Amino acid sequence: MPDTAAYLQPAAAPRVEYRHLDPGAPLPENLLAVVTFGASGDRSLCDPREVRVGLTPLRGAEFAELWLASGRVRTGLAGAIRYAADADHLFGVVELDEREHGGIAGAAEAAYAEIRRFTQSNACPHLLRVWNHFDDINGGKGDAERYRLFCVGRAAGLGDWHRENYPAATAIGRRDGDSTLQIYWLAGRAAGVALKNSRQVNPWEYPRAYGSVSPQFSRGMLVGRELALISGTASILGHASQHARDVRAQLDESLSNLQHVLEQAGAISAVAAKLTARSLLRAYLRNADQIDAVEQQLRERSPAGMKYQLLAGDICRGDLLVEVEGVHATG
Ligand code: 3EB
Repeated sequence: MPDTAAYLQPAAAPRVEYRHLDPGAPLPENLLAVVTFGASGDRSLCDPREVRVGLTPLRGAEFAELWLASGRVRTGLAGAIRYAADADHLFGVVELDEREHGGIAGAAEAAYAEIRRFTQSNACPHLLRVWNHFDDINGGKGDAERYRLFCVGRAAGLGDWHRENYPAATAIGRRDGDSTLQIYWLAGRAAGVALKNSRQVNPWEYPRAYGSVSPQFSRGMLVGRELALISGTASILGHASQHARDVRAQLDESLSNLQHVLEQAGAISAVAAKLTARSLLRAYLRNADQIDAVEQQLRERSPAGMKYQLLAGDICRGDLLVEVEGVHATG
């Protein structure tokens, strides 16, 4: 069980919404970040709090993901990092060109080293949730697969920071031929409580077969008592991928894994131990032509009215077809 001190504190949590934003309308003043998906050429970014990821939306294209602060927001730049923060939380973004760092491993190491330096020296020194996106994640063979090289670089950049209290994370590949490694994250003044999934081996304890350096993330993170951020969750039991070539069975297993993490969150906090109409779910799908099956099954397994967004994106193991992640707050 995690240490109880952190989650009993009634720490303020940011509010997360999937919402349609009118282009040209002013952004909310208390905005920490707005994340949208689609080709980067669709829209030029006017505000440093905007994050645009080149994954194609298949359903829920109208939604932007808004991170809203509880207090006054200040924005800033620190080296390659741009950020927005209130007193309790900071949302940061770094985008590095792999070509300037000798490839994906070098870019990941540089990015995480910079995130570490920056984060450890500001008022929100704890990583809570991180998203990683880069092109061609399954390119390369064996230990030279680009996802594995990313893991090598991430580990080098993190060093011993966050050891076994890793942030929740997502790592999903784009297919846009753009050499930018994009990382965006939420950090907190208070540490989060890392969530585990007893159906799955901890990522940092995966066996050697999955790469020379294990992935460093937690299955989810509890932010205060009222917000659970669930990592990208796939069809993995123990350490092994399940249900090869069967997207429905993989989605079913992924949702069972996500449900299991929610049960752990529910047991130690005020969030519900299952998906509610207030939960937000995002799924990444390797083969866009499987969208109808995925959407139908997602609707069968989730409460009516729950907002979700389905994107085309590559999952970090070549045999995984789908991955789900969630934001889960009390009403
Ligand atoms: C897995 O469970 C699936 O390397 O940051 C999911 C979420 C996955 C995050 C990461 C990888 C990452 O291993 C892949």
